[in-house]
Amino acid sequence: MIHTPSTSPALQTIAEKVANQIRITDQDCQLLFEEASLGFVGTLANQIRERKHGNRVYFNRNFHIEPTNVCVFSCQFCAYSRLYANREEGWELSIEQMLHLVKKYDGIPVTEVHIVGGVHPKMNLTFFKDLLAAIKGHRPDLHIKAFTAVEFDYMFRKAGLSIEEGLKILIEAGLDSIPGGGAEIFHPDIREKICKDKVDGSGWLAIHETAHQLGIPSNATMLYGHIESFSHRVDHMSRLRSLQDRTGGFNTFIPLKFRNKDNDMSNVPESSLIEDMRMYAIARIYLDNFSHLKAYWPMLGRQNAQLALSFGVDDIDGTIDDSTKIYSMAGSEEQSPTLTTSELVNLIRQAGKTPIERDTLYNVINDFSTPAN
Ligand code: V47
Ligand code: SF4
Repeated sequence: MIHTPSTSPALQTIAEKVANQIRITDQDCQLLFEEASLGFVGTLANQIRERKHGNRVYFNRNFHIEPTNVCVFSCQFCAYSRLYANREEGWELSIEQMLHLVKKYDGIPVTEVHIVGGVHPKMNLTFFKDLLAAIKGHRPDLHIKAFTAVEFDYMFRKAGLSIEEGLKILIEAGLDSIPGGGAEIFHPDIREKICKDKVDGSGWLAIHETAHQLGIPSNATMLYGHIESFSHRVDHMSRLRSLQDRTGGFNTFIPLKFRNKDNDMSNVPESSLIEDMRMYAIARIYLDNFSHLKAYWPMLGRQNAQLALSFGVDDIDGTIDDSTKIYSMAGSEEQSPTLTTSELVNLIRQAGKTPIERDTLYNVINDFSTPAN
């Protein structure tokens, strides 16, 4: 038990729940955000992390494809998209160009391609079905993690299909899992202000729930540290925890730190490092039914991601090639977000942890527990 003179009885009760593996309530979570020190939540989160994963930290070898940065939506925090009206400033890749990017990795032991981009009105369901089929045709063993719920919502609506019908077509073509983007903050009071024209919170959750029912796992994100309050974070994580109770289909939760450069929310200050670490730790404590908590280092910065490994995080995203533009454009420290596998392994080792290369589904590909690896 953690006992310091400044710890209130209510916080002590939360510490006891964690020690006894009892789920904390939404009210407990709110209290942690409002009152708990970084040291307090960090100790609890570490306890949970060690129970679940010991000293292991996972990463995967993946690469990204961004089909377009042209987008019909206008999220206030987005530094990446070009409005459809200004599309001459943007890029749009053909299937051949994207297949060429995949072929650049021939002979390189990547296990996953992550495909996500803006919502371009001309890139429809048929286009993406053909893209997935072309990639699978070339490299059947490559796991395709593709499209946010925002992209699905738009493409299925345009095709006049239900979520289930649309997903089945893409699964048949080669879709293996779904990344966590587009979640932002589910609560309508905040969503209305930062991304009012794209799929709402219930729509995002419905797409992930249907995917899980069809056997497709997914991730979940939360864009935090802007105009939301602690209660909106609790509401967001509460909806995710309930869905996970029903389906068990989420692999990982990924808190995404809001970055304020070159977007319509540049006047909003960024969260402090202490608040970032508290965010990770509280997520680890609250989301008891999520196996993994990921720090996305291109967004957070590699040193801060390394620090997050001591606050509940057990996963640090893949080795990423330099076509990942969305984060550097919003002001992340990582202007050229690339890390080689050995750099990533060293980064994990420096934090005193054991690097484990995984595939998308957390099967172990390579155990780096001995320096020889
Ligand atoms: O939904 C956009 C975020 C997300 C900003 O599932 C911003 O493995 C901070 O979800 N400041 C897309 N964040 C990326 C994403 C993701 C990334 C890595 C791994 C996985 C996974 C998913 O990027 C968007 C939005 O929340 N984003 N602009 C910004 N200014
Ligand atoms: Fe479009 Fe996504 Fe940017 Fe929103 S966050 S404007 S949906 S690319």
